[in-house]
Amino acid sequence: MMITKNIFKNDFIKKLKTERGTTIDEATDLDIYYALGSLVRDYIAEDWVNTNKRYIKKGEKQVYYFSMEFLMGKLLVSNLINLGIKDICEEGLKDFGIDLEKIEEVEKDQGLGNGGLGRLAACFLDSMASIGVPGHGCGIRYNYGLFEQKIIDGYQVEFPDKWLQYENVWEIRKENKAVEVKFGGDVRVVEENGRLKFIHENYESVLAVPYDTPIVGYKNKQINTLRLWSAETVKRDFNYTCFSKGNYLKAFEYKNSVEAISHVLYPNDAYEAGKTLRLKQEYFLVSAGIQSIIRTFKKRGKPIEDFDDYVAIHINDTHPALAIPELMRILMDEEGLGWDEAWRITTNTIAYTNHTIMSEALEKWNVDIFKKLLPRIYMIVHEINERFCRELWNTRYYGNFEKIAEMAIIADNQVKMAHLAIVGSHSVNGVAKLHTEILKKQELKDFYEYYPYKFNNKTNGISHRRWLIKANPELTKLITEAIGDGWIRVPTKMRGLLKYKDDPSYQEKIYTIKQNHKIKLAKMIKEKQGIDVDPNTIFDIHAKRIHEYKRQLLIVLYIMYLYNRLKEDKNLDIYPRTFIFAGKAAPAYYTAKQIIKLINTLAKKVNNDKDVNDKLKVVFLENYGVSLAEKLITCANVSEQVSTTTKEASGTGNMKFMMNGAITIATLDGANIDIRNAVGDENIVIFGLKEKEILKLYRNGTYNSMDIYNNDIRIKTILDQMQGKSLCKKEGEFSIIVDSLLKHNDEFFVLKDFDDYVKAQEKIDKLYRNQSVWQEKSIINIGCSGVFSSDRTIYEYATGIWKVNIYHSYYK
Ligand code: B1H
Repeated sequence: MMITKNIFKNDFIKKLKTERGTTIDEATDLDIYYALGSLVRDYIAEDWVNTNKRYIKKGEKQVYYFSMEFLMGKLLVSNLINLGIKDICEEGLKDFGIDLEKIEEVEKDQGLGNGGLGRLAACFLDSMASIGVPGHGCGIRYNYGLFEQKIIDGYQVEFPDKWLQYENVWEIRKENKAVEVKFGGDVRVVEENGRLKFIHENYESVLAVPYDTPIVGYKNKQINTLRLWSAETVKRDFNYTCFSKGNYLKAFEYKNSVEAISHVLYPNDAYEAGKTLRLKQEYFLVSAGIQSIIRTFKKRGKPIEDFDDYVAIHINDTHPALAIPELMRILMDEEGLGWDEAWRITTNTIAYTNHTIMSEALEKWNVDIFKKLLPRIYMIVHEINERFCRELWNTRYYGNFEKIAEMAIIADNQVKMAHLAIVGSHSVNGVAKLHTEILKKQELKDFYEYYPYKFNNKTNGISHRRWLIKANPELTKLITEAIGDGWIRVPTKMRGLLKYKDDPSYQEKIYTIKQNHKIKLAKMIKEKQGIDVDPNTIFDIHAKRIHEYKRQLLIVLYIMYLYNRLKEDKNLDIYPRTFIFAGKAAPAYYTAKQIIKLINTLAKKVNNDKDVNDKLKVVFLENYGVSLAEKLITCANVSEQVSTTTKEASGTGNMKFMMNGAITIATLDGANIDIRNAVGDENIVIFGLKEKEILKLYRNGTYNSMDIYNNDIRIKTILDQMQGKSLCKKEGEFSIIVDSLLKHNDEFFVLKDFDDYVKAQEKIDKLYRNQSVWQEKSIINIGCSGVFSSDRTIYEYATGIWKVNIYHSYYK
């Protein structure tokens, strides 16, 4: 059906009446939002049903992307864009005196993720639907997503994220598709007709109820599904077993313990705390997801032996790695296959992405906890381990106990999830070139040597629909005016912009768009925090999780250094700058929270000092998430990507900023390297230790941060200020930070890279003064950003790993 403005307006009035019982004149923003949402859902409905019909009829292979996190953000405008009706709706609403941007504010962010890993999953869903991969998301419907961050007296304070407080218009509860997930209990082994049977008894039952959200492809009528599972009590257990025995309180205890499973997202990024509830969540997701896939598959009437021809399962890091033993369990215990056949199917079906090499993020589960919670799954993991170790012994590592112990899945009373994921899958990929190389030659070297054919790289990407078309409609229009709209379907066509890189009038337009975004942000900062920010200054932005390896501290040291210089010489010729930070710290990560306090303390000092005020400002924006990111990313002149080399697996914020015309100041880490390769050395500012130097320093232990403190007066001054009373009246407030840099020998080489970072920033200062050169670089960055569309990434996954049809062949 073609939707015209008039059709839309009529439908909308009707919706307001039927769904909200109100009229245009009386409607609140909330009424308008819900009526719109419900109308958009109606527009989606037919294509959604048809897409599913097509998948069944054509028997196409389906992809299921399993992830503990999906950081979807808001869906209203993004759905309007992908349906191709945003302009019509915007104009129709305008006729009623309604501003779409204001209505969008009502929608709550769907914040079911921590950072890059969760947002990657969301971008992948958008790309799968848009290039036509039959691919769906499988996750948990947490009642509470990532906490809401408030800054109180400079400190981060966490508040619950009540995203489900009002109805979620996008989801449909599918009670009839609920499945049962079993925890605990015992496994009784009996022999039947010469075969062993495993009977799971005395377990606790949890009902997994799916909620489906449509994932709208870009103007292609393809609607995939994000299925999120919610944990509920199995009604018969709840009502009868306990209540009927008069055990009133026990009944509620049971209800609470079940509902806890999907209650809240763990707020850690790249850190694994090893909590039993987390393991419960992981198995809950995996068991519900796989049971539902098997049921759908069986409805197609194909033999179970062909499962891997029709299904690809991808696991987003090791968090859903229990998919491997769970699929084995169902194939053997419920479908009656033997071990070898089940193993062939399982390994052909599952593929694994590794997202980090940091040891504190590697999942290892205590065997006793694992066994007690998941007795049958443990038996299977144990058997996988036995067979794998035996194979190592019989093939390559005969007599090499040490090697086998190192590669084992179960060792030191722990289950090593990364080892399980590698052994049980047919593909292991890293997320940027350097990251994959490090996996192959360092972290997973033994496995690479044993299974070289499994390892491959898939450099991350971002949805240009959300991060350019939605976030920056002005730039979108300007690109299309210059080169037509072919780049929207084939984003690498953005290279066409390079023709305009030195065209003064085009440069002027690029400049103006950025300037207008900066003015808008400055207004918001003034309203929220009362800080005057000048849009003519360089906006230098660092937005991501707060973590020592991401080195917010390096930027802080630089700001303190600039401040000290300006205090010495008011007339110091630096180009005025506004440093903007945003990001959340894990609630239990004390050092990271102190870094937030430090930034805010510094901001207060700098912003209230008339001596430096016209040259330097510092702002910390609270509650960074998808929606704030959409606003921030368009405003950056400088994108800060300064992680310790080798530590950031990829990074994806770096891609969002470049796509919107920022110049990156970066270490040669993660996807920064791929960005440098795409834009060329002259269009990015690189500094810091290189991979080899870092690895050498880590290996030989010759680095001594005290030497730098003693020999570099700039650093000595800054750290003494940080320690003493000049920055913060509460003496010792920041000693944990100073200690990390001096006493604990600066694990992330902040001091070591300081000098080079200062030089890189001086280069930025010089470059920005020459606007035509700066704008040229900005245009080159935009023009070269097409390869970082997640459409490219998904194309590579689809052809290289999943071997599925891509329905819309215009994507090459
Ligand atoms: C990334 C995580 C992560 N890597 C454990 N690892 C988590 C690990 O809740 N947990 O236990 C949560 C998240 N997240 C990020 O993935 C990398 O640090 C980024 O460099 C990368 O861009 C992103 C997507 O690949």
